[in-house]
Amino acid sequence: MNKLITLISALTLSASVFAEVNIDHGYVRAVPPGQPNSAAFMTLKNGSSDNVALLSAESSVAKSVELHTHAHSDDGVMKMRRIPQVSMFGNETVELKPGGHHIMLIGLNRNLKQGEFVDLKLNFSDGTSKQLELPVEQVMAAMGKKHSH
Ligand SMILES: [Cu+2]
Repeated sequence: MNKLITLISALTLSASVFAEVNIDHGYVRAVPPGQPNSAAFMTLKNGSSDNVALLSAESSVAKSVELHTHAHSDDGVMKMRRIPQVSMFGNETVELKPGGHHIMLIGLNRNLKQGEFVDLKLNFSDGTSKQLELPVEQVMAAMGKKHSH
C-alpha cells in the first residue's frame, strides 16, 4: 500500500504551481525506526503583494502536524514551541529550517527513510491550500551546532 502511494506521489511531484505561495527545497527529516516525531522544512515564497500566513498542515504519516519554532528560553537553552501561524509579508520569503521555524510531524505511523516521499498539505490564510510530496532526507550537519557548547 505504501509503495503504491509513493509511486503516485512521485508522478505528481512536479505539477503544483497555482497558489500565490511557492514552495522550494522542501524535505522531511529521515528518522530511525521507533522515532515518534519528524519535521518538514522548506522555503516559502509569497508571490503576491498581500500578506499571507501558513495556518496549518496535514499529513497522512503523522497523527498531528503543528507549526513550531525554536527560541532561546530564559536559561539560554534552545527549545521548540508551537506557533499559531507562519506569517509572510507581501513578496516575502520565509525559510523553514532546522533550528528555526519548522512543520512538526507528531506521532508518525511509519518509518521515514531517505528516498521516500511524504504527503503534506499546507493551509493558508487566504483560503488556499497546497498539496506537496516532499522527499525524505537525512539531516545531520545542519544540527551540528547543537552539541558544540
Ligand atoms: Cu518542533
